[in-house]
Amino acid sequence: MVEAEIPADHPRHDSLVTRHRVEAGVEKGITSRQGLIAQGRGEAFDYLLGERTIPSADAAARAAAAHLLLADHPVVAVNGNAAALVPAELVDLADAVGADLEVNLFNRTDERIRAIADHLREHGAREVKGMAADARIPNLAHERAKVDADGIADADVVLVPLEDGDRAAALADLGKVELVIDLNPLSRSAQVADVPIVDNILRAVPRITAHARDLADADRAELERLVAEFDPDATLAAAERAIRGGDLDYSSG
Ligand code: PTJ
Repeated sequence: MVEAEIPADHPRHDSLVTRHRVEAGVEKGITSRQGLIAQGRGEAFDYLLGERTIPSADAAARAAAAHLLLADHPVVAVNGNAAALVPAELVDLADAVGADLEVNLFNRTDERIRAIADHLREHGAREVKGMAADARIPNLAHERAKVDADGIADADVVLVPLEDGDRAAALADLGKVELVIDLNPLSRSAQVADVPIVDNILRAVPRITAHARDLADADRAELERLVAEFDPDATLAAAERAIRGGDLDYSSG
């Protein structure tokens, strides 16, 4: 079955779309093969969450939007999974909040960086950072630490979808506000985030953009209130409760 043939009402719709896109990403040289494994882990958590955006994840998406709108220099980091899954949606989000897009890879190769930058341009991106790699995140091994001096190194707020735990921790140590999309509330990335969004990137990115558009005319005080009232620990606890709650019907397979 090709992606277009997946019925919208299929009970495992998001999971099937995600599999197709990650597979296509590997074929196109965008996604690493490890990305397939990462996807499998994410999918297991999405299954347990009922493949839906839980209310705490929606509130986190709104707080993330407020952070991005308040930022002096917001950057949206893009890895091989994110690029395969939501390229147009990432471009749209960056436009909505005035953020830079920066390709930033765990398994870094120049070839893959270029392929991802081209892929984002095919989906409407004008400028894509990540090739300069002229700065380093301290306390990380060489290749994984590379970032752009005028991109992530200079950012005050960074959105990192599906980040590896070490790098998420290293970025948090730099004092940047870190917004993380990760379906696993127990992952270190989610645990160190200022705003953990426990949701499928497929649903989370358009939702952050929708909140950003909704908040576009909000005054600074309102955005600051949203940020101040957000509680990352309560958000992670709510996601864990949803996973353990057992109020879902898993009979669809
Ligand atoms: O493209 P690269 O080289 O930068 O590599 C990207 C991956 C994702 C392979 C790399 O960062 C990695 O190995 O990540 P981890 O340590 O496997 O962590 C990925 C996290 O993302 C896990 O906690 C998964 O639960 C989560 N995840 C996977 N798919 C999704 C997801 N979260 C949200 N939406 C998804 N579709």
